[in-house]
Amino acid sequence: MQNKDIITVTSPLMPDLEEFNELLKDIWDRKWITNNGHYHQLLEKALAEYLKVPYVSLFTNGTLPLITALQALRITGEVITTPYSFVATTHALWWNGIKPVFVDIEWATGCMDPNKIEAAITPKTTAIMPVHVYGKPCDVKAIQDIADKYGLKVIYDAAHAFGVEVNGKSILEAGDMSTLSFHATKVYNTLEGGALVMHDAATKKRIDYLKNFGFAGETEVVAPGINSKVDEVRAAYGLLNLKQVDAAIAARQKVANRYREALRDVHGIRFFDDMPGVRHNYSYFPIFINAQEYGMTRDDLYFKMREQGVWGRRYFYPLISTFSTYRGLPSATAENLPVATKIANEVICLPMHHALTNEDLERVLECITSN
Ligand code: T4K
Repeated sequence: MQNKDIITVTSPLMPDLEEFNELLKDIWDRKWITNNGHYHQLLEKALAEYLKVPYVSLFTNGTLPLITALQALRITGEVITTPYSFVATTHALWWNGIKPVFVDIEWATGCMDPNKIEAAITPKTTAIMPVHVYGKPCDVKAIQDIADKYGLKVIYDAAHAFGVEVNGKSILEAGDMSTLSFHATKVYNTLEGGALVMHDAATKKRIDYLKNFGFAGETEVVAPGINSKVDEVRAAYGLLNLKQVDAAIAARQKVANRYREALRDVHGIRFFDDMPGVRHNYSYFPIFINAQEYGMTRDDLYFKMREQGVWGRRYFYPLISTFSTYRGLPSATAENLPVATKIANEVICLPMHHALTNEDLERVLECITSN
C-alpha cells in the first residue's frame, strides 16, 4: 500500500505557504528571531483572546508547561493524577521529584473520577493533576470542591482541550493553571509548541521568568528555570493557523457526526456523545470495543484496520501506570484502576482531522461495519 492510500489518525493543520513566506520575510528583516519577539507577543495576545482567558505564556511543547506549573506552584510530595493519558502527564511529576498517585477514571468521559479522589489523599498530597482527555471537560466543580476542602492546588493538563468551552466559558478557567499542547497532531499546532494558562499578571510574570532560565532582568536569576522559549518562526506559523482553526473544528465536527450516525447501532461499539452546554473541539474520536458483543477483540480490529490502510491509534493504551517507571507504585494496580484498565483495553481512536474526505470516512467505516 502506498503512503498516500493510508488514512492516518490525524494530519496537521498547516497555514498557506505563501502567507507564511510573507511573515518569514518580515522575520528575516527584523533579525529578532527568538526571546519574546514581535510574533511571540502577537500570538500570546491573539491566543488569550481566542481562548477567552486573561493570560497565556507560550512554551516550546506541551510537556514543559506541566513541569513548570508544578515548579511555580511549589508542588511537592504526592499528586493525585490519572493513568489514562499520554505519558508526559505523569513524567512531569517525575521530573519534579513528586510521587504520582493514580485514581480511576469515569466510564462516561474517560476523565478522572472525582468520587475516587478523597480516598487517595494523604498528609503528603499537595495537588490534583487531572486531564481533560480527548478534550472532554473534567467535572471541574467537584474537583475544585475537594481541592478547597483539603487545601490542594489543581493543575489541568488541557493538552487536548484547545477551544473547549462549558456554558460559554473556557475550560481553561478551571483550577490554578492549565497547560496546552500545540504539537503537530493537535487541533491547533505551532509545529511543536504549547502554553500555560494562568489567571493573574503576577503568575504570568513568574512563569515567563521560569521559561527563560529564571531570568528576571539582565542580571537577576530568581529560580532554576528552564529554556522553553518559542521562536518567531513558530509564533508566526501559529498566528496564521489560528485564523483557520474554527473551520478545522467545524470540519472535525462533521466527521464526528458521520461516525456517530454510522456506528450508533453497531453492536459492541461504544463512543462518546457531545455533552450538553459544551463547545467540543473534536480532537479525537475514540471508540470502545466490547469483544464479546462485537465478535472481535479490539486488537484484532485494530490490526485489521491497519492492514486496510486505516491507521487508528490505541490512545491511551497501555495505561501510564503499567510502564516500568510507575508500575511499582501502590496506586498503579489494575484492581485500583478497573475502569481505566477496561477502557484502555477497548479503545481505538479513529482517524479524526479537518482534511478527511467522505471517501476516507466510508473506508474507515467499512473496516468496522464489515465485521
Ligand atoms: N499531555 C497530554 C494529555 C498529551 O496528549 C500530550 C501529547 C502531552 C501532554 C505532551 O504534549 P507535547 O509535549 O507532545 O506537546 C503524539 C504526540 O507526539 C503527542 O504530542 C501527543 N500528546 C500524543 C497523544 O500523540 P505519537 O507518537 O502518537 O504521534 P505520531 O508521530 O505517531 O503521529 C501520529 C500520526 O499523526 C501519524 O501516523 C501521522 C500524523 N502526523 C504526525 C506528525 C508528527 C502527521 O501527519 N504529521 C506529523 O508531523 O504522539
